[in-house]
Amino acid sequence: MLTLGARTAFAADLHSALSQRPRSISPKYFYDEIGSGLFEQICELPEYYPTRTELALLNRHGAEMAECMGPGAQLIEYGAGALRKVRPLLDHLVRPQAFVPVDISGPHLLAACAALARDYPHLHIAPLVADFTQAHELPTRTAPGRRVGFFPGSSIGNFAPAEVQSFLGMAAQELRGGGLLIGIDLIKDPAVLHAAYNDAAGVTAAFNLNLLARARRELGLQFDPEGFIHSAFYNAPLQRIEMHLLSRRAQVLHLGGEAYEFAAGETLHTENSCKYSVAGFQTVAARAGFAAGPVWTDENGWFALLWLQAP
Ligand code: AVI
Repeated sequence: MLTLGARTAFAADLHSALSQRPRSISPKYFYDEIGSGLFEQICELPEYYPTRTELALLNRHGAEMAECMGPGAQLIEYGAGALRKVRPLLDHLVRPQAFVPVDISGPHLLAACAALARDYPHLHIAPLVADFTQAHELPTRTAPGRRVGFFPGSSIGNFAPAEVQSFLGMAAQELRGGGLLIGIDLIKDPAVLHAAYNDAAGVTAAFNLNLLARARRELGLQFDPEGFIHSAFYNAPLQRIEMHLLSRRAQVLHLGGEAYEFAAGETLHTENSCKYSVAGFQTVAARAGFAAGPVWTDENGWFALLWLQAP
């Protein structure tokens, strides 16, 4: 259930998305209860390789990653979710001072922390319910150089270039003297990418289309659900998958007394999922002061976890 402020922000963002050309909206609006459930299903799809590839890397190399983090570290996970991926690190971390998962969804974060606490009874877990991309105060103090960050899932790929720099700048400050372990999805055969974002079962399509369905449920958006289809393709020059909602015909959407015309073939751009090379991402991170450290990739070279030493 959205608070009044969150609903007002969603309405304002959707009005502005529908008024501009080309039309685009933040992918953060995918993640209501239904959208989050669909994303969990995506992570299990045979075509969607990132989740299982990253998990396999964590399971295989967790000890080396924990060694980079060092003993007595305070571990901060950005956008923590279900807390599945941190476990292989916790299994190897030496005397972690605390684990601070940061996530915007309070109920989910607290439930995930309760489950983690059952399996790691000696770990000090200090959750922070916050949008980690905005200014936030960590609930724990620590000596300089003892904070390390973990940002898995290649969620950085959904950030615009300015958001990437702002996140890395914030992390460089917060983790000063420590480091950041980050998951990135690598540039690869476009056919593999196409399949991952156009799965045969249609779950990604449902995830994308849920954005309009959510706007209907929460904001009273009037539109014909049959009037839009899922469109996802690799934009090679920009090295990103783009997801759009494509209007099948000329139609008019109504939102809060405003009418918005769509021509046939016109789209609402809903997500970019940027793919990086290891060197390309290390260059971006260097602008925020991070020095390149060890890199772990799978045998296909599809996904990478990078250790970045904070300034
Ligand atoms: C959350 N994020 C890393 C996913 C991605 O692959 O960009 C979101 C997603 N969109 C479609 N499928 C998965």
